[in-house]
Amino acid sequence: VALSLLASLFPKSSTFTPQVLIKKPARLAPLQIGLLFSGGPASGGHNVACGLFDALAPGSSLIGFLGGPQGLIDNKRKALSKNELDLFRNTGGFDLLGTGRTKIETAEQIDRVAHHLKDLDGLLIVGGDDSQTNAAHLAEKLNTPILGVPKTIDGDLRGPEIELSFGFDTAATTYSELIGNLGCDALSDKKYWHIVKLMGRSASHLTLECALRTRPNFTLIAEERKSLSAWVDELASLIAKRSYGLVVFPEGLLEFVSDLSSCPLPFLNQLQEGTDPHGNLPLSQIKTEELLIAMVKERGVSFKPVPHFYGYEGRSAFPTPFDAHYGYALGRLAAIAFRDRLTGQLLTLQNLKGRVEEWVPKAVPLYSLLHFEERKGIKKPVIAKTVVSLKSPSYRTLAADRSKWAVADHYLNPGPCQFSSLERRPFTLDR
Ligand code: FBP
Repeated sequence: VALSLLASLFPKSSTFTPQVLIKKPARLAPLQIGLLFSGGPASGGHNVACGLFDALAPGSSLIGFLGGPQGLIDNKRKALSKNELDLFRNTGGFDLLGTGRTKIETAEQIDRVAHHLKDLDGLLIVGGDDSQTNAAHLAEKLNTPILGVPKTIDGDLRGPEIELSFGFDTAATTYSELIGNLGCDALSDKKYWHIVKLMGRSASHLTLECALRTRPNFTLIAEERKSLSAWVDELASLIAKRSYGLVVFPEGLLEFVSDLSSCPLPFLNQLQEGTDPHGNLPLSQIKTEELLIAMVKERGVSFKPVPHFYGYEGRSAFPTPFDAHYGYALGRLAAIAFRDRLTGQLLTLQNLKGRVEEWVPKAVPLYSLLHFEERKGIKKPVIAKTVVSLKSPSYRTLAADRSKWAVADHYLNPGPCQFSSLERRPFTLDR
């Protein structure tokens, strides 16, 4: 029923099929292409713009919409020049154009967008699940080709044909450097417990990846779906045994606990206030690290905790070699897909574990990623967020090794981003 309802809402897009793109150079016909960044920044995004610009035929132009989807609705735009783009190559952040989280959904918004795209041959949306939901709706309703590329540090935009979004590796590398430093500090003075909350929205991909890179004493993977009191009991009994340690946990913890109502009221109120236009909870703003510390103390355990939150510092860092190449390749791919007049597709690269030359370019219909989900109390067709699978090899590695890491010190200190080679890949690429 859901599938036929979806097909009736997307009659055009439901006929699209996945395609392997041929990496031959773009045809010499000049194209006028629009570009926008959407959602949180992710390193590699500026290289998407550079790759697209470089691969367009001479005489083409690349028009950037400012401030994300709202810039498209308001037609706030600027033509990007080679000189300007050269200043942004291999840099993090989305400050070339700015970004935003506006949801494009009303008929009036869509009409305005259609009008503003009339002089363009296509629009590339650089975004995560919510932004690509926007792209799917626009591709269905508009004649201008609309394409997307998978961006998000959260690593939750995945599917059988989407191995990973760009930005994840840089965020994991930045956080792991900082966690590694904390491990080294804890080992040096042996007096503090560092309690580290990590970004990632509902999914624990970043936490899992960072844990495998740094081996903390306690890693909490929210998808294990324990109750909050069970997590705190476990943590308290470990803390009681050691004078120092390292804990990592995801900002999405509270979304998975079965006893949410046992949380103190101020946390529950914070959770309910301030959802974004897509209905996402303001998880980064909730001080869960302080909640965990307070709950451990309530159990009579005395310790010296130091709370940390690593989030925004990982979204706009200089990209790792992997993300720099990945973003650039996606941009070039977009030029080929616009040349071929594709629309309603998310452009991806497969075989990311292989060398850059072995990556396989593919276009995956956005429609095939949609499902119905309740957002702000209403069932809507959206792209699902993929959370950590407890069957994945990387999760199983953590599950097998973490009791060892709990009692003895096995900290790894991976060092800064500059230490990462182009050959290194995230552990959690295996899902
Ligand atoms: P995207 O889903 O847009 O990629 O955002 C990633 C993210 O950094 C999440 O990890 C975090 O929960 C959220 O953005 C924070 O949102 P905001 O930028 O509105 O504070």
